[in-house]
Amino acid sequence: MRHRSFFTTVAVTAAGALFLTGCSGSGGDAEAEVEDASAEFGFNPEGLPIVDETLSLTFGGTKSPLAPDYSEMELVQQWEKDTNISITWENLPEQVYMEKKNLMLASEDLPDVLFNTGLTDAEVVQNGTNGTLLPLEGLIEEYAPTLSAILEERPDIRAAITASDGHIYTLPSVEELGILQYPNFLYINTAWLDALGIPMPTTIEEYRAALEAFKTRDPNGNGQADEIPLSFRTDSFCANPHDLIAALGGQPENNDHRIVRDGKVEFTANTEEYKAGVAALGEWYADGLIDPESFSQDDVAYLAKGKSETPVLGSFFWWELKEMVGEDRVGDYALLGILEGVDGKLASVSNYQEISRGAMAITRANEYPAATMRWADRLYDPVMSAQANWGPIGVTLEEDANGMLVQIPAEEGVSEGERRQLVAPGGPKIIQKKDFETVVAPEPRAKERQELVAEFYAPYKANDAYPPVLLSNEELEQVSFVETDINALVKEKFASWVANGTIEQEWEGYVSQLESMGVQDVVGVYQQAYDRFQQGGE
Ligand SMILES: [Ca+2]
Repeated sequence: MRHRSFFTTVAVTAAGALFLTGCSGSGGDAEAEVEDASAEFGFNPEGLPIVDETLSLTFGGTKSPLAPDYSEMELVQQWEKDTNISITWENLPEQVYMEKKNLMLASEDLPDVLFNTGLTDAEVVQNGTNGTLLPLEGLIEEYAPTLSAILEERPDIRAAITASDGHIYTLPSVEELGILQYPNFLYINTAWLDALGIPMPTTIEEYRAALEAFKTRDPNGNGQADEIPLSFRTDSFCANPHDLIAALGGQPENNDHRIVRDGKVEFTANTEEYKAGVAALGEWYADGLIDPESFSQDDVAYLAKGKSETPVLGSFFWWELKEMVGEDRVGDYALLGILEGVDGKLASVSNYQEISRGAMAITRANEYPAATMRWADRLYDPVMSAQANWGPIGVTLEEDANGMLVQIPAEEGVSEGERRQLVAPGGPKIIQKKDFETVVAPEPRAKERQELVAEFYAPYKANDAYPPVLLSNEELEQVSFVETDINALVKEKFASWVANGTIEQEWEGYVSQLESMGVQDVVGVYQQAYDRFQQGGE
């Protein structure tokens, strides 16, 4: 079997063989040989089918719990017809896959492709470095014109998928709705404000006064002091009181305690501003304004509070109003957004990312990476990306009068989320902000949320998110354990200081403890990786 040889990066065609060679900028050692035998199946470098003779490949990875075998999906069947690449799908529900993943990666029985790879950053880097995953940058340049054009236009996406050794080991998945940056929406009970004759608060002092009124003036009218003025969670996806710390102390905050301002990475939970914010929350707690279960409740217990038989919830943080209070009470609450605080209006920005790595990888078992990369590249056409993400045209999507793809409402008794799991395989896809204006309309819920972000949060953006940097193996080793310990300490002390009001006595010891744990080294590593990202990822 005669295989063609590739070196990654710049393409040079020589007689009879195709070599991809070149340098990779600062990543000096970024040169790797990739063999390819696609020609044996009548490989077409352009157009469809991708191969003249049917090429069979095995794909592994994760799938949604409700998803059927991918070979039963209409969209996947269409892909096979179009490309003449026949796939044996071994994708497993995430829980099952996670147990088998490491064994599979080390075995000789490796699938040709990982689709929805389910790999952590550490696993991507490790399996890329040890040769289990092929470097893709040369293949992308040669065989993925659609993705290449996007990466040319969007160096940030390229940087997000590029490892510190200069190689790209996994393909991206991107969905730019612009709504992940502000997950912690703050709502207030306007039915109670009206009942008590209190106007909508606009400052942190007015908000506190409203919570005090909720506590003391029986707004639900049952003669009992059963009201919960404010409830939240810590360390949850979207119920965190970060914006109150910012309003009360001036410190923007997020779940990672890591923000960026003016290109500088900052640790948030050891500053005087943070201390002031937490101390003030301790005073609120002492006055009975904060639900004591805020530090212990899970999502189930939390979400039940909005639906109690007698309304008891005054104010809370959550991503979506209806999910907390139920359909019947949606009209009794309103989004409060960002309050004027000690340092103006500060909207804390999360580090949740719209650019993900790990959507697909090609393994060392794959003898046909050129054909495989052409197969993947088709999915980066925005119309195909939309179908991979929500389901095929005619099933979940249809064109409206303007040619935009819009959602077909799900059948009675099936939620749109459930339907999506049944018909959309996910995997590699890019739906950019501009695609949501010209190709596919956001789902109604997402559109509503975009509008709320634009009105209530984005104008008060207090920090930049830490970008989706792929840390090196060495950097991951330097931060991962230390950061786990640091975050555990911050979480424990936050709860204890709000509930017990002991921040003044314990603050100095805490700051020293963070120092000795190596918080400055962690910030240094993140700064180094951030700077690399700004340079394009290598
Ligand atoms: Ca009451």
